[in-house]
Amino acid sequence: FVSPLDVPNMISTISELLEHGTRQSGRVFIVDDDKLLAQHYALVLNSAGIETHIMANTRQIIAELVVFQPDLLLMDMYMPEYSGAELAGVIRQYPSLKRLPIVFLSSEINKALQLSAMAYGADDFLTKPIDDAQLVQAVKTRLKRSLQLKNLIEKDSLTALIKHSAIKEAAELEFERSQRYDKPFSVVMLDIDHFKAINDNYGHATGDMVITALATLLRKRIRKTDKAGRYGGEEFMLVLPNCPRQQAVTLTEHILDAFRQLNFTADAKHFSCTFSAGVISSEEHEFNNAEQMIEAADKALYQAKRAGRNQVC
Ligand code: GH3
Ligand code: MG
Ligand code: MG
Ligand code: MG
Repeated sequence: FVSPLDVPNMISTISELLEHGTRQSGRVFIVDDDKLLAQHYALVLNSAGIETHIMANTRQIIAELVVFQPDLLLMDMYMPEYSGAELAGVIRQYPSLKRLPIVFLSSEINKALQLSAMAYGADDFLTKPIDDAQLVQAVKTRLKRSLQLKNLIEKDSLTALIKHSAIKEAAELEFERSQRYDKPFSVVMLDIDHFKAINDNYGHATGDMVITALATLLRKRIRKTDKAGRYGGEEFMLVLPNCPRQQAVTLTEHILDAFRQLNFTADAKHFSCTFSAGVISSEEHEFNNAEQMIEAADKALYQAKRAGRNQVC
C-alpha cells in the first residue's frame, strides 16, 4: 500500500516539469482514471492555449502537484485507488496547495453526493458528459479568476515582484521539494545599504526608483525557476531551486557587481548604491523547515552588514 503522501523518486520528471514556460495562460492539472478521456480534455484545452498536465495514477498526485503548481485542478470523482473527495482532502493539508482551485468533473448527477464530495475542499462541480466548448469556457473563466486572485494576493505593486508572504511560501514549497528529491536549494536575503540616507538625500521617489531598479536587476539575473520577492521595504529574498551554496554566492556576487555599477541621477546629482546579502543553502545544516533557513540567511545578512556592507556573506 502506497499512500499519496509516500512519493517515489521522480527526478527525471521534475526537471521536465520545471521546464514549463510562463504561467500567463494558466495551467490545468487533469486527474482521471480514464486516460483517453483525460487526453481528450487536455487536447481541447491545449487548443484553447491552456497548458495541461495529465495524471492517471493518483498515488503520486501530491508530488506532481507540488512540482507542476497548477492554477486549477480538474478531477474525476470515482477512481480505483482514491476517490476525488479523498484526494481533495489530502491536497488541502498542503500549505502550498491550499489555494489551488479544485473542480470536480464527474458523471455523478446526484446533488447530495456532489455536495458531500465538495465538502472535502473542492470549489466547483462540472458534470460529464461535457462538450468541448463548455469545458473550455468553464475552465477559462475559472482560470482567469484564479490567476487574477493570485496576482492580487502575491504581487507587490511597486516592483511587480511577489510579496513577503508569497516568497516565504515559495521557500516552504522549495523546502518540501528539496526534501523529497534530495536536491540542494539556496535562500538569499538582500538589503540595500544605507538606504535611509538615499531617501533623506534625494527624496522618497528616488528611493523608490532604486528599489525598482534592484527588483528589475533581480528579475533579469535569475533563472526561470528561481523566485525573487520583496521581503520588506528595501529588503529582498531569492529562492533558488537546485542551487548549491557556491553557485548561489556567485550569482549574488554578480548581481551585487551589476547593482554597484548602476548610476542613479537625482537633482542633477549622480550616485550609486550597494547592498549586503546573506546566502544559506539547504546542504549546510540539518534544517527542519524553510523558516529556519530564512532565519539563518537573515543572520548571514546581518554579518555582511557588520563586516562593512557591500558584500555577500
Ligand atoms: P542598513 O545599511 O543597515 O540596511 O541601513 P538602512 O538605512 O538601509 O536601513 P534602515 O532599516 O535603517 O532604513 C530602511 C529605510 O527604508 C527606512 C524606510 O523609511 C525606507 N523604506 C522602506 N520602504 C520604502 C519604500 O517603499 N520606498 C522608499 N523610498 N523607502 C522605503
Ligand atoms: Mg472515473
Ligand atoms: Mg538597508
Ligand atoms: Mg532593511
